[in-house]
Amino acid sequence: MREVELETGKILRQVRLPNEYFGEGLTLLKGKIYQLTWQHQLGFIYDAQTFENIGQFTYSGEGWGLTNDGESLILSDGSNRIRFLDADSFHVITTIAVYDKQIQVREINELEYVRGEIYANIWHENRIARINPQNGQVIGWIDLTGLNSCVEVHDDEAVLNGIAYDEAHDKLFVTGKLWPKLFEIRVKP
Ligand SMILES: [Ca+2]
Repeated sequence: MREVELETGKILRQVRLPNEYFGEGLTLLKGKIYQLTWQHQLGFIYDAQTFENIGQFTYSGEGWGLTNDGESLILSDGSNRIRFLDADSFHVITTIAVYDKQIQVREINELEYVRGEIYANIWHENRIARINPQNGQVIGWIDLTGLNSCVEVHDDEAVLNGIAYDEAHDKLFVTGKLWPKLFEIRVKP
């Protein structure tokens, strides 16, 4: 986990996971940062001020993406299902199944809660789904085709994977796996 200076990419602080863990989604909620691991069913908790590891939690299945709606943790696992977890007990509060009309949207990856919707990367696709958190229905798609040609990383796994929303300034950022660049985007209505 890194804190980087937005304008320059300079690393200000970082915390390494032990080598056996493959780090996945993370989210900041009420002063704590929660981080998933891919297949260990184990998450880590850090103090957002100090980056100190202050605890851990468990969940079932794989960990892919993580975000929050200000109350609950919201977790994806590579299926079309998204779970809402209580941020203290880590019990599942509710689960939604994501559909675009009648079609299941599988391999939901990195998540971001943006203005009352869940934005989600679909693994190996150049588009972001906008999902209704109440019922899992896709409201629309953000097509980012062409963005990967701006980064010139030639690797099959260098896919779109990373969405961050700065609520205070209403700014939306995207990046990809192995990408050396981060983009601020504005979504057309
Ligand atoms: Ca995110």
